[in-house]
Amino acid sequence: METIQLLDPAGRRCAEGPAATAAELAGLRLDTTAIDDDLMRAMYRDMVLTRAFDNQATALQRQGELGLWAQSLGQEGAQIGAAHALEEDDYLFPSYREHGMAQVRGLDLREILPLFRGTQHGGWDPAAHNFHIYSLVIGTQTLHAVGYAMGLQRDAKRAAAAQRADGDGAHTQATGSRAVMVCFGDGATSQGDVNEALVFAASSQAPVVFFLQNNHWAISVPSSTQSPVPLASRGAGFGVPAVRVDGNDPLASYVVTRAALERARRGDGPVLIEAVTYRMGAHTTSDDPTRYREAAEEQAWAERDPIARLRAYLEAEQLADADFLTGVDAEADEFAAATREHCRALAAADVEGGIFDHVYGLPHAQVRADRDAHRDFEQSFEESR
Ligand SMILES: Cc1ncc(C[n+]2csc(CCOP(=O)(O)OP(=O)(O)O)c2C)c(N)n1
Repeated sequence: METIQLLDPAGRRCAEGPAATAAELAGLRLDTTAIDDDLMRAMYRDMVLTRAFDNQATALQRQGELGLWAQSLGQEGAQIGAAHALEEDDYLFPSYREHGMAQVRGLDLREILPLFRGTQHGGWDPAAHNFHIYSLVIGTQTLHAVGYAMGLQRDAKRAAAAQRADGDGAHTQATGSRAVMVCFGDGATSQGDVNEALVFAASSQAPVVFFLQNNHWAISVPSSTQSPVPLASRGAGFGVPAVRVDGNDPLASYVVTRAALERARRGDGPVLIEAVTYRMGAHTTSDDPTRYREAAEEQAWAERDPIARLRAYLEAEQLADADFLTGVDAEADEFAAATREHCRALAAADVEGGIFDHVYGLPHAQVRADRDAHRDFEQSFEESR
């Protein structure tokens, strides 16, 4: 299966022929003219800021300020390219490492920290940026996304009926021009929820784009174990057109996602995008990837770094001068420092702080038992002092 690429790993623009052909096979019309210089600079800035934030959050976890952290390191190209293709009205369901997408949606990334500090279940208002809260239960968000997209279809139908009844054009067809995107990983494709979501999306032709980041590893399980065929080729079995894109190429990720979202908004149904990328860091801060993968593999992917790739292109084409590049680096340093300050000022994780009270609407025996076990655990430190 062809992998769509517009920038090669050295940051040189590729011939568009193969990309266009691969996209056409999935019924997508790529529009590379939509990529302008400002957009590329914006993508570069978003990638650098996200990485600075992500590295800082990793350090904060190591220093005991966060309970856990899931890095987006290496996946910024896939995420930031794709998220720039969303319209404001579109709705995005992330998994748990879509920090790059959060940045593009306009979330203050620091709002992500309480979830990983263990003080809040969500952390932000999903409606504020049409960016849903993170889902740590693998694959579950794909069903939420398809349900939301099916809801949009029904809203559009009702609005059209009302418009016909009124005859005065007072009802717009805005609900009919929105799309949904959902993120998940290669490991999640083995989950029942994801397969059910693809079935429902196909049978209802829901306006949803499945954005699969194949980062090669589901904790310690390689994606080659999850599937002997390219994951995108599974789309055909569901009747969902699918494409494979180089996820470390933000420009390719952008144009492919844009075409898929437009197709969904036109009412032509779902698309599956497999963005081929690499998780350059550990699965989370609880993981040690040296136990299951080779340094040579990590090195090979470091050479395909999405930030270095876009930077090389911007410099070669004289689209970014030294002032711009050092300005972005300085902004990233400042943001990392502000992230650090913000995190350290957050309330400490506290068993009495409400985290166990807001799991369900009503008290629940299992949650109470978990709370008591955690309280005992915390007190064991007091006793040993
Ligand atoms: C339903 C469910 N099963 C198992 C887990 C444990 N788990 C957490 S992350 C993970 C691997 C996910 O891999 P992938 O979908 O490739 O996403 P990635 O973390 O690589 O982005 C697993 C099995 C979980 N969180 N939820």
